[in-house]
Amino acid sequence: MSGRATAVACANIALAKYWGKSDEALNLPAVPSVSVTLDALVTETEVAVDPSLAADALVLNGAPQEGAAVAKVGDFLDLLHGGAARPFARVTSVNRFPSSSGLASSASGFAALAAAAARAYGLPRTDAELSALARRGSASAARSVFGGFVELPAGEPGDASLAAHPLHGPDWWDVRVVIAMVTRAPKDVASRDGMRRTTKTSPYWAAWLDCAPRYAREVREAVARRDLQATGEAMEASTSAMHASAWAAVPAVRYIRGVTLDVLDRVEALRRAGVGAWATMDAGPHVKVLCAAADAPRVAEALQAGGGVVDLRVAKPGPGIVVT
Ligand code: 2P0
Repeated sequence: MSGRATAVACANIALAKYWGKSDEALNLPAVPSVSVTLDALVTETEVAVDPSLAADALVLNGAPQEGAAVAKVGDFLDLLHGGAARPFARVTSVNRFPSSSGLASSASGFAALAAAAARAYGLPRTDAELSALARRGSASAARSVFGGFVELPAGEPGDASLAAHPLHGPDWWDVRVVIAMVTRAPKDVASRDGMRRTTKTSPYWAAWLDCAPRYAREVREAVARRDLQATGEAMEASTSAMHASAWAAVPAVRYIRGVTLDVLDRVEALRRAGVGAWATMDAGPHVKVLCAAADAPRVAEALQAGGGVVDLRVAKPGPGIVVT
């Protein structure tokens, strides 16, 4: 067998955050999350099954990988096969945005890998099955299988089939996410390690488990009403609670930098000036701002004024995975 397939997947931004696991082995989230898939953050992955290979090979953004990165992809391909013997594959993946910097490259990466690998190995999978598979690589990747607004429920320990599901397609709501990147450096603490430390040591872990489902429900209901203010307020509340729970871990897991706070001040100033703009951060220092499409140019300009923003992108709701 020597199949070959390419898949394109977009990253997503959580409007209500996933943080922490109920089952590490199956990578099940402890809380529900709601996201929007973003068209501007794209990963393209090719899987070429090659029986002549002596091992799996991985090339990421043009650089051949070794060690843990290749092993993780190999484990993922083994999962697709349910542990059965398989020929090795050459995986070539390109992120059209900076990797490992809090911009969720693992989300688009594992969604694209799941779809390309299933096609290349000739193992047809439904979108829900691809989402459950992508989740094993990275829980946020379960959401990137689908376009538009997507929910990933919390997982009961042992529920291997947990998948995300679409709430509304990309055309549901013409919002924008303005992504203000404040560094090109890789993040210090991988989200998986940050979650583990939060779960094990943060006195606010229980508080996060208590409030996160409520914020996810508020986001879901606000998105269903296309209510930007209610969505933005619930998103900010979810963001603050997630980062506070991580910050209270021992030692602290702190993704927010000084420049992050400067950009948050600019978002508050926009709101005081009557512009509907709300901010969120993931496992990194970058600030993503939710606003109406018509306000995106003004928001982009205000976020950059004063310095500290090294790159800026404007994204809109994007499509789910596409396989060729
Ligand atoms: C999210 N993040 O909901 C949250 C908000 C970061 C902060 O999902 O351990 O790469 O591979 O399942 O999905 C980033 O973590 O973590 C993430 P694993 P993942 O988008």
